Amino acid sequence: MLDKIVIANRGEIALRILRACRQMGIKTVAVHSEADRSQKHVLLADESVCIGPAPSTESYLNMPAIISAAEVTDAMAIHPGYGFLSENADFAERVENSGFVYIGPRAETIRLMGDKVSAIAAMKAAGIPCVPGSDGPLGESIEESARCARELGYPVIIKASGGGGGRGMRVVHTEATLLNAITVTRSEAMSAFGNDTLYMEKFLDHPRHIEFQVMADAHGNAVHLGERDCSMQRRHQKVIEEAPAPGITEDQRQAIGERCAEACREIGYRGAGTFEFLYQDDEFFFIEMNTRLQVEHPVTEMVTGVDIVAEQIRVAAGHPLSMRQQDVEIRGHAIECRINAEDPKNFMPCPGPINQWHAPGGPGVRLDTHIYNGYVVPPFYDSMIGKLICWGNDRTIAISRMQQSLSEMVIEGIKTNIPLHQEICSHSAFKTGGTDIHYLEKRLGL
Ligand code: MV4
Repeated sequence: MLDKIVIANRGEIALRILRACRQMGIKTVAVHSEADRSQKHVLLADESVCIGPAPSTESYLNMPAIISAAEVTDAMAIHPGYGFLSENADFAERVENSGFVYIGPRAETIRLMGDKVSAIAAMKAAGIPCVPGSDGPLGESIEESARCARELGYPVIIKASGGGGGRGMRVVHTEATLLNAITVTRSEAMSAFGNDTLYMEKFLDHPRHIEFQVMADAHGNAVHLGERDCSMQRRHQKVIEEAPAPGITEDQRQAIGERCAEACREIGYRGAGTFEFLYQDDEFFFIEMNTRLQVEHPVTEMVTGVDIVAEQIRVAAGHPLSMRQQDVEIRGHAIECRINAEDPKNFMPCPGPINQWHAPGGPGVRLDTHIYNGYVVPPFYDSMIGKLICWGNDRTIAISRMQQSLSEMVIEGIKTNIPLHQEICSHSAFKTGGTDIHYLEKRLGL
């Protein structure tokens, strides 16, 4: 087993990784910025190394500093968490070339999935249903692109191959605006990603965002852990996630889930992964694959009982998966609210000191957070300060426990989005379940 792991992240996910390591008897090294000396995981870690000033470009994105920290502490592996360097193929490569284990997929897999055109081609070849589209990059010829759009039928969407997560895309409603859309998206893609490759898809106008969690080992085994519904979002930032997705049948789950697991076997995937789909009118369409641990992984853990982080570490160490598909069962329902330090009205970040903190609790309540009384939320990073996850035997109980937990939770000194969560949870469309990706923005009147 890996005897010492560098946690190359901060906040709640660094603490989550530390907890998995402790459970497994693995020593931990926290690497942190100058602004994060008093982070909970830094105080709990066996060792800590300051890797640079507050801005993430000089600390959490500083590859040589992180690899040096692994060298000086004689660690064996590096866990990237999510965000920061977690989907950077060059980082994975440098970690492995420096003689350390990268806790994640092989660098070439990260690279393949980072390029959306090649990711879609690989998944289509593996039998995953994809959005009807250009099946490859758009060429220079506008006539050819116009023919493709006409065959798909307007509206279509132009996406940058180097984009993803909502960056570098444009919806086109008529042939008259196609050329301009391609030209503008191409130049934006070039400056944002250094890659002007574009592709086209049929635009789906009222989809849900449903994603499948997979786990694979280095011995050709792969399982799926069911799906999550992440449709409750604003400006591509997820706000609430849940598992399982309301209305998805066990047959659909097994059919799509098994295709995802089989695709993992075919491409030699290793570690945790997520297949993102748009779901509309009872059909699944693959859009992207994430090659990292995700923020919302706890809802899957709550309904399957699988410790996804521990499993990531086990397979990175070369061990086989600890479960087979027939061992995986979806039990009950779990919902996660992302707690952000932000103004609930205008969504502006709201850093500062927390001078009162009371955590909710009770059956089926899980809180993944690094905050404590007196903790100061720094202004340099993402505003998410924790995740409240509630489980119940059914969705109604999970929502009811979420409402009680939200009302029990006290955070004073900074503004949080707890009032927003309370409003969403009390609304009838949320209680029914299955709202699409536009629901929240429409409800907020944006
Ligand atoms: C789409 C789409 C509609 N049709 N593709 C946005 C994030 C990126 N991962 C893909 N995205 C979308 N792709 C087709 N063919 C609508 C979106 C989209 C979206 C998707 C998931 C979650 C939130 C979203 C918000 C706006 C648009």
